[in-house]
Parts: sequence; structure tokens; C-alpha cells
Amino acid sequence: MTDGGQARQYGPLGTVLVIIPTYNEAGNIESVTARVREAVPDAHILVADDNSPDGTGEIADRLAKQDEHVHVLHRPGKQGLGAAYLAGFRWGIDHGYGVLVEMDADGSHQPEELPRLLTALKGADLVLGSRWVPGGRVVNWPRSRRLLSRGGSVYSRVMLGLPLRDITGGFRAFRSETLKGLGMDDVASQGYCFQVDLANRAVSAGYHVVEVPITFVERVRGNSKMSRDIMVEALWRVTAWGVEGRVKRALDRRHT
Ligand SMILES: Nc1nc2c(ncn2[C@@H]2O[C@H](COP(=O)(O)OP(=O)(O)OP(=O)(O)O)[C@@H](O)[C@H]2O)c(=O)[nH]1
Ligand SMILES: [Mg+2]
Repeated sequence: MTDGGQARQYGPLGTVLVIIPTYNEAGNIESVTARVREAVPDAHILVADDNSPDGTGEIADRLAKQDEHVHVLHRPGKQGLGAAYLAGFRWGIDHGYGVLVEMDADGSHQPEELPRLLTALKGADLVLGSRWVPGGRVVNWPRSRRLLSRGGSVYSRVMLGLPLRDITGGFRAFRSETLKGLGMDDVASQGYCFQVDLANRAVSAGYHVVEVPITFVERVRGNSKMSRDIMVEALWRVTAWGVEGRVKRALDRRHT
């Protein structure tokens, strides 16, 4: 939790848009959409599909036809999670939504936990669903993935000096105002370091960030998009941001 939040007054949340990026999630998109609709009936959903070869985009189109709360953003090809979210955020801001939620399609994030995230957002600028705070859990994750995720968070926390436990997670609720204040135009991160990038920007900008425990469940259907490239990108970017931050702080000290 960053400081400065307690004394502030927060405005109403407005309408919620749950953004679900998809690449080859044909076996998952229908059930996750239905669960979101059930869990938060007033919310809208935006499926941001990168022209999935398995037809996820067409399934999403069918769902959107049947339900005016469901929308689809078709993108020309696989450009990474970060790019899909940035496009989704812009769409949500342009359409006047007050809250933009990040959620995976693969069932790892439980739509039934969304109301808790949204309740916390009433008193925060950004809420992170967190596996690594008391009450948070991971189910069915192999030891290697657990280590990778915890290691990624610890490394990011130390390198960037962030007071957060789960920095790489992708189940989050932003106030639109927060995203507008983060300067999304120069976000270059593509893979899951996108999540580290946004958390770092939010804390650095002085936003009140709250972690809420979640239960994260390993995907049952479909294939992981985690790759060596994504890990390498995360490692070098986090290291570069960490060094950059230190140099900047040292220079600031010199000038004061
Ligand atoms: N639009 C779009 N969505 C993507 C892309 N890469 C991943 N996704 C989606 O982002 C979400 C998270 O990706 P996952 O493959 O589950 O990544 P992960 O959670 O790190 O790995 P596993 O859970 O082990 O599969 C899923 O809904 C994916 O379909 C991409 O390049 N474009
Ligand atoms: Mg996943």
C-alpha cells in the first residue's frame, strides 16, 4: 500500500469494463464471459483478441451479438499482452468507462472475486489481485511456476523499491483516472513485465495502490503463452528501470 490514500476522498467508480485479452482461448472464452456476467451483472466486457487462429474472435463476436454488455476488439495479429491491454484501455477510456479491469481468459482469475476488488477500489486508485499477501493462494501451480512468479515479484520489488507483494499479477482494477495519469503512450513492455511497468508507474506517480488477496488457479484448458522471450524481456526491462531509478535518485540528491 502506498501512502497518501487514507485522507483522500474518492469519487464514485462509474461503469466497469472488464478487459479480457485473448490469444487462442476458444475453450475458455465462453465460460469466463458467463462467469463475469453472473458475478458483476452491471459490468461490461471487452474481449481484446489478436486474431486467434483457433477462432476465439468469432466466438466472442457471437457472444457480443447475444449480449449488449459484451464487446470485441479485433486486432490484426499477436502483438503481446501489453499491446492488447493498451488498446483495451484506450477503448474503455474513449467509451467513458470509470473502471478498467484486467483479467485473464484462462480461468486463472476468478470472476467471483471481482466484487471484492471493486469494493477495495472505492478507497484506492488501483487494486492488485495478489497471490502473495496473507489470504492469497495459488492452486495447481507446479513448483517451477510458483518460484518464477515469486522470484519475479521479489526481484521487481527489490530492484524498483516497490512496497508490493505481487507485482507481476494480471488481475487488477484501475480507476480510469489512474490510467490517464500514468502516461500510457510510452509503455513499450509487451509481455508480463507490462504488469510490473504499470505497478511501478502507479507507485512512482503517488497513487494509492491496494493489494487484495486472490486465489489463482492454473489454467485447465488451452496453452500457456509464457515463453523464454517474455522472461528475458521482463528481466532486462526491470533491471534497466531499477538502474535508471537509482541514477535518477542519486542525481536528484546531488542537486538538492
Ligand atoms: N490479445 C492477446 N492476448 C494474449 C497474448 N498473449 C497472452 N494473451 C492472453 O493473456 C492472458 C494471459 O496469458 P497466459 O497464456 O495465460 O499467460 P500466463 O498466465 O502467464 O501463463 P499460463 O497461465 O501458464 O498459461 C490470456 O487470456 C491469454 O490468452 C497476446 O499476444 N495477445
Ligand atoms: Mg494464464
